Amino acid sequence: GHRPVVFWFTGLSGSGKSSIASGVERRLFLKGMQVYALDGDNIRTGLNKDLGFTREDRAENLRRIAEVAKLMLDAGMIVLAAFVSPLKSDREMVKLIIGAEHFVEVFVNTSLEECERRDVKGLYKKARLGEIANFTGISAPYEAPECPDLELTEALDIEAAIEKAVNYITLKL
Ligand code: GGZ
Repeated sequence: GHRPVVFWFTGLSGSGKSSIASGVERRLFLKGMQVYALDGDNIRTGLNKDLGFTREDRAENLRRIAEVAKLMLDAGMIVLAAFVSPLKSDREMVKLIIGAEHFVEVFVNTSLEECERRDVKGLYKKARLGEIANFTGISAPYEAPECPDLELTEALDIEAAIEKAVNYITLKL
């Protein structure tokens, strides 16, 4: 057995949060752990498909995700949550819902410049053209965590970031 815990990945769109979280999920699953990764792909398409990207909608998005993560903790799981979660106040709310003793903040610290250079989904280009409103980093704020429990910088490639996160998580459990 292991301690139920939520690893909360915050960072810009295209920072690598989801890729790192799913790589970590796979590695922990192969070790026999009960682990599940939540991200926009499995949350915003279903449970939260009624929500957009205004400040209010993001807060509600993150509140519901935190409640889901809390249920998963009750079920004894390790939860990897990968959401932009750009505001400190919303991350504080999430931490309160989940419980500070079960919450670990992971900052995927990839610069706006690098995220925009990658522009995997072409969203930054659209945001620059004004085709997407409230886009984090362009027309909506991102408040970087001041004291994250773990920081993954863009100096690490995806495999190195996964490795670092797995090592950290394994020590924490
Ligand atoms: C930020 C947006 C936006 C706007 C669509 N701002 O790179 P992606 O595509 O796959 O990840 C981003 C995802 C962010 O959803 P979250 O639920 O993580 O955001 S939050 O925590 O702030 O509620 C991006 C896409 O959705 N996307 N419009 N305006 N990201």
